[in-house]
Amino acid sequence: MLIYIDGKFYPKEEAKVSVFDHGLLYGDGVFEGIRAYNGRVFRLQEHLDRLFDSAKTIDLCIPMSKEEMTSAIIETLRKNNLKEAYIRPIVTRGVGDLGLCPTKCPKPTVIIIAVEWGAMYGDLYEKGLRAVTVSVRRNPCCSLPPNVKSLNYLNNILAKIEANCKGGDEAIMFDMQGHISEGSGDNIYIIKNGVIMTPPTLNNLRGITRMVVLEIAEQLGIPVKETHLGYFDLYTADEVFVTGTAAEVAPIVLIDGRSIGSGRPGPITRQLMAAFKTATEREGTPVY
Ligand code: PXG
Repeated sequence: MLIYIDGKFYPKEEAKVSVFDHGLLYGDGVFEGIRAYNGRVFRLQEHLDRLFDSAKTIDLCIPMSKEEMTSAIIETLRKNNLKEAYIRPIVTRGVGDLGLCPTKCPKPTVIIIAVEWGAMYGDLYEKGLRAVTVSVRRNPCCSLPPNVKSLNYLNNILAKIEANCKGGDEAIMFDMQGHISEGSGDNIYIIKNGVIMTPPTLNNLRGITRMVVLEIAEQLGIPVKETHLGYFDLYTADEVFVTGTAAEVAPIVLIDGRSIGSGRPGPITRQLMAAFKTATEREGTPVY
């Protein structure tokens, strides 16, 4: 495995950053999670746009253009001979001193890791996931905006720990107002009476998969409503599903011990899963 760091490639064992890197010391940095399917990078431009927007929000200047980042990602996939991959570009504030002030970090660190990747949830795509609502609230947008895909994922990790303790496959987080926000690493949707409903993106990450799934729903003529939702909406939904680059489209069949709809992945969720799979097979920036 060869890993890109600041323009050079290193074997996995030698791919290291300084202990003074503020990405490590403070979680000061941003990242993306991107997939390649069958030798094509899915929605690369959208992921790079989000990476640069995340960086801009935390006032981090990525020391390369989007075109250069594209080339570096493609090169990383080629060097590792990957066709089905999960790609992790990371930009940290770089090496500084033990103070948190970012002005002491002259040069951001750019890392690209790419690994072979298949379906994240295995047989749960057929069976459905068990989710639990958690007490940890999503960061408010006036704090660290959930739109920033930052290296500080403790908010989501705390949610995941709580879900693990409660025996759930995934956590469902609320915002400070009690509106549904998202999963620990995916966006969430309910389906009621044939309408897909999902929270607006002020309190969650603007998922690229979310964008794709909403486009697909429009093409299929399934109505979509972006609206605030509460836990009543979750428990009484006909279908619930989550989406993410890693998770793809995954059905949820149990929430806090209540079965959702029939207790099996529902027909609209299945339709979206199939259409999403087709999209990943057809589109993407070619690597080779
Ligand atoms: N919300 C959050 C908080 C995420 O981290 C998504 C939604 C979905 O966004 P995309 O653009 O991927 O559709 C994410 C992204 C993991 C893991 O191990 C998941 C993400 C990031 C890092 C790790 O499950 N998901």
